Amino acid sequence: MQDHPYISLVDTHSKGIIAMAFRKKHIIIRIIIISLTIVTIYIAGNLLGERDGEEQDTVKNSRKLTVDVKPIQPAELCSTDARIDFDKNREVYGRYLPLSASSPDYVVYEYSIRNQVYYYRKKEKNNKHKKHPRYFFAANLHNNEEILPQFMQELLRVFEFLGFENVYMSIYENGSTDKTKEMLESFSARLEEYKVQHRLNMENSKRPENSHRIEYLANVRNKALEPYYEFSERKRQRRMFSGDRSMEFDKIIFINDIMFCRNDILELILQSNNNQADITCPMDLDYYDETDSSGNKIPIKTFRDTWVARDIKGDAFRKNIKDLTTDSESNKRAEKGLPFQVQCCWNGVVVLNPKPFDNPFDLRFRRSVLNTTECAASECSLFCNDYWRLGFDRVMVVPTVQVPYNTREFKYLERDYVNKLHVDIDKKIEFVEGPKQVLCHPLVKNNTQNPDGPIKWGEYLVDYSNL
Ligand SMILES: *[C@@H]1O[C@H](CO)[C@@H](O)[C@H](O)[C@H]1NC(C)=O
Ligand SMILES: *[C@@H]1O[C@H](CO)[C@@H](O)[C@H](O)[C@H]1NC(C)=O
Ligand SMILES: CC(=O)N[C@H]1CO[C@H](CO)[C@@H](O)[C@@H]1O
Repeated sequence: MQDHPYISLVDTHSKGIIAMAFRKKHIIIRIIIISLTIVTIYIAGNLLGERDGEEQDTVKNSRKLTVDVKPIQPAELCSTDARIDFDKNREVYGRYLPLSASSPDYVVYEYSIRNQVYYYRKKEKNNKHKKHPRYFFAANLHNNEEILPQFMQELLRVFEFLGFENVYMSIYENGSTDKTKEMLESFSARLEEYKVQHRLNMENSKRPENSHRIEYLANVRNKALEPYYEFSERKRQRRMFSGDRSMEFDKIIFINDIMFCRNDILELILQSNNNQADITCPMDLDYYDETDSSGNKIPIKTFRDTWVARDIKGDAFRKNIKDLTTDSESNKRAEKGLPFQVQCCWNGVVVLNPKPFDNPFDLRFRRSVLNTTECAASECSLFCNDYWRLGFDRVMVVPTVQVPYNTREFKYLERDYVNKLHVDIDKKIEFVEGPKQVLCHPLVKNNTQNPDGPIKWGEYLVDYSNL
C-alpha cells in the first residue's frame, strides 16, 4: 500500500476490499479501485481548484459590493400565485442568466434542443477583459403615488439582478401635488443604500401659459436624459482615456409611469440583445368595460398607445389585440407571443441603443420642425423616425410583456398570464426594409392635449431640419 499514496482518499469501507484485492490479486477489483481512486482525486482536485478561483475573484473584483445581501422582496402584485407561476415559467430554462450580474465572471453558453434555447454558465479562466453591460434608466414622473410602490420595488429588483454597480437611475419629476415627491425622496435613499448612481431632479415649474404639448414633453424627456447627455459629452472630450466604463452605457431604458414586474424588464433587455434591436418595446394596455347579456361589466383588454405605434407597413396599431396590426405576418407572431418588427413603438417603456444620443449624431427628443411639411407627430414618433434616418432601424415589439398604467388594470392582467413559453420565443426576427411612408395624426395647435390635425401619410426618412 505504500506505493499507493492516494489510497487514503478512498473511504474506510473500501479499505477492506482494497486489502482483499491486493491479497487475492483480483484483477477486476483492482482495476475498479484504481479507477475509483482516480475519479476521487479528480473530483477533490476540482473542488479545491474552484474554491481557490472564487477567492481570487473576490479579491480582484474591487467593484463587487458588500451591501445588504438579503434579496429584495417582490412587490405584492408581483408575488401572487398566478404571477409566481408565470415568472417561474419564464425563468425555467435559465433564460435570464445571461443578464445576471454575476455572469461576466462566467461565460454563458447557449444551445437549443427542438427550438428551445437553453443557457448554462461556466466559469471562464481568462476573463480579465470581460465587461459588465451597463444600463442607464430614465423616468419622467408626475402625480404617480398609486404606481410608485410597485414601480420602485421592482426597479430595485431589476437593478439587483443586473448588478447595482452596473446601473444609473435618472428621474425627472415636476409639479406633483400628491405624495410622489416624498416617495421619490425615499427611493433616492434606498438607491443610496444600495450604492446605485442616480440623479433625482424634482421641480415645481409651471407649464407656460402658451405652449405646445409635444414641445413641452420633448423637453421633459430630455431633462430625464440630461445626466446621460453629460456623460456622453465628457466621454467625447476624453475619448483617449477610454478605460473608464462608468460613463459608458450599453442600453438606455426609458420608462413611463407603468405597472410592471422585474422579469418584464429583463425580458425586454434579453429580446433586445437577441435581436440586436435599436428600439424594443412591450405592449401597453388599457381596458374598457363591456356589458354582457346579464348586465355584468366585463373589462376588455385593448392596446393603448395607438397614437405612436406603427406597424411595419407604416400604419397605426389597432386597439383590438387580436387584430393588432395591418400586417398579417406580425399578427401571427403576436398571437404566438413572438416579437415582431415595427416602424415605431414606445408603449410604456423602451430599451434603446444609446448610440444615436452620442457624438456625432447627438440626437435629442424634439417636436416637429416648424414651417416645413414635417407632420406634427408625438415626440416619440419623431424619435423613431430619427432613429430610422440615422440607420438605427431595428425596432420591435415583445408582445408577451404587457404593461398597464394602474393597479386595477394590473390585476385584470392576471387572467391572461400564459404559463407556457412558445418554443420559438427566441427565434430571431428577420428584419426587413421599412415602409416608404407612415401614417401621422398631427397635434398642431398650442394648448391642446389631443391630436387636432387631419390624419395623413408622409415620408419619415427626410431630414426636415435642413429644409
Ligand atoms: C406655441 O408655444 C410655443 C412654446 O411651446 C411658442 O414658442 C410658440 O410661439 C407658440 N405658438 C403660437 C402660434 O402661439
Ligand atoms: C412659420 O409659419 C407661421 C404660420 O404657420 C408664421 O406665423 C411664422 O412666422 C413662420 N415662421 C417662420 C420662421 O417662417
Ligand atoms: C406643473 C407641471 O408643469 N406639471 C406637468 C409635469 O409634467 C407632466 C408630464 O410629464 C404634465 O402632465 C404636468 O402638467
